[in-house]
Amino acid sequence: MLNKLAASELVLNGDGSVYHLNLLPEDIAGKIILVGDPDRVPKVSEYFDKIEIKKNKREFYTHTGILRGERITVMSSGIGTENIDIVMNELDALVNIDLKNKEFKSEHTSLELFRLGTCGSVNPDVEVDQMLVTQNVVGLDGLLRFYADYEFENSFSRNFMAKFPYENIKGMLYFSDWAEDISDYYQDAKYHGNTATFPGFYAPQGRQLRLKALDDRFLETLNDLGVSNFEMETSAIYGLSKLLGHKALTVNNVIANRRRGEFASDHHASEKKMIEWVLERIIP
Ligand code: R1P
Ligand code: URA
Repeated sequence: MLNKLAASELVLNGDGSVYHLNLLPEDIAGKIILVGDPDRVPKVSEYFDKIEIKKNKREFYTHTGILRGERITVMSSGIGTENIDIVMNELDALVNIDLKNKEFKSEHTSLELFRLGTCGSVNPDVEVDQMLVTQNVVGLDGLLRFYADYEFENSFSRNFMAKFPYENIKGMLYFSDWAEDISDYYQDAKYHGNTATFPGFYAPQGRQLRLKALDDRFLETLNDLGVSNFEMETSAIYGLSKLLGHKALTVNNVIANRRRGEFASDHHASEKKMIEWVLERIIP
């Protein structure tokens, strides 16, 4: 691969910022909280002692500031792994590519990325309004299948692949796990589990409104394969972090228990608890 990137590949705005995130290298910290919902960004940054930067474009809202003497960023990704593809590549470009001469930097910078999201549990015993940390993840969204050289397997993935019964989607699957170096931050979470990430909220997660999903027993089948919860971003965050040399850790607030048919429509209190819990741990 050529070292100098064409303007069509490393896309920048007129002020030199990365195209979708609308950020310059100095706008981000080494510790970054990723949330899906843009409204969750100020709910996190209100805990900062000082907010230095507020920028946005489309669904990507970023606040960077200082907490207990350390610089920290919170950013929204919007929904889905296709947005995570943009977030991860542009964040990496901000630290590992010289945006002015469009060349790779000789020294690698590793970011610490903390997803703070929401999810639905498929283990009937995992209760709503509680936090679940993702150890292993299976991506059913296919994103990492478009990247060369991505390989990951462990005992969770081997068991999952051996028993996964839906042959038509098997080819899209990929796996990853948390960054062990930073997983200690979340040792005392109520739940640690294995997450499945999907390219949709309804039939991809087994929800049937007016349209039928693949299998009425989808939730039970995935739970039997060791999956505890469903959401829409972690596989891409964990997978691209491994490829790009960053460290990622997800905690999700469980807002639905799919097996018991429960939904926490007002989860502001548990969201607030999770934000405080995460900030206390990543910047003690
Ligand atoms: C679906 O409602 C959205 O909520 C979850 C899913 O992953 C998806 O993005 O996470 P966030 O609350 O972080 O957006
Ligand atoms: N987010 C999801 O993707 N699924 C759920 O069930 C709840 C939140």
